[in-house]
Amino acid sequence: MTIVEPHTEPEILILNGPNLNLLGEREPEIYGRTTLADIEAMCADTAAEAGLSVRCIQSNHEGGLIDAVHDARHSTVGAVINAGAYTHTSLALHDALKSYDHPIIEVHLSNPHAREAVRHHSYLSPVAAAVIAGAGAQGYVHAGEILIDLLTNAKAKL
Ligand code: CA2
Repeated sequence: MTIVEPHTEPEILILNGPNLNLLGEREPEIYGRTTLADIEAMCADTAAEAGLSVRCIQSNHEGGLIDAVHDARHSTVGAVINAGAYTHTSLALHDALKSYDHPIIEVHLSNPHAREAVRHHSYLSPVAAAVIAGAGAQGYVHAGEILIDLLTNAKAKL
């Protein structure tokens, strides 16, 4: 009898918010030419090097992002999140993330602090262990590396 083991690598949540499904198609001067699928593949490679897997979710809806956070509470070990414009507006997403008891890295392709004042406040930053902004698609890789480093150090302390 062959027993097929379920995949057992711990999972990282890669969560992307509204309009990020359009990456690579529009506004390349701000957001670059890399597609979301490319970014998710880059995150998967980074995670795999550390023996982790990724759960990639994109939603254009605030409730979809909140549901994804709830679903990930007990089944992932950390998260890399670009909440798009909800970064600047969503107290509800902030509240959901407060109930997510794992490290969160906030990431932005552009640097919101170098843009309009409305983008200067983040509802995610108070619940994030680190924030990466302005490094383009590569910022997701850096965010993944920081998350892995935090998880590794946390394990070392046990
Ligand atoms: O720089 C980032 O990653 C942002 O989170 C992107 C958000 C923006 O509202 C934040 O202030 C900063 C917007 C995402 C829009 O994504 C698009 C992608 C391609 C074409 C048009 C929009």
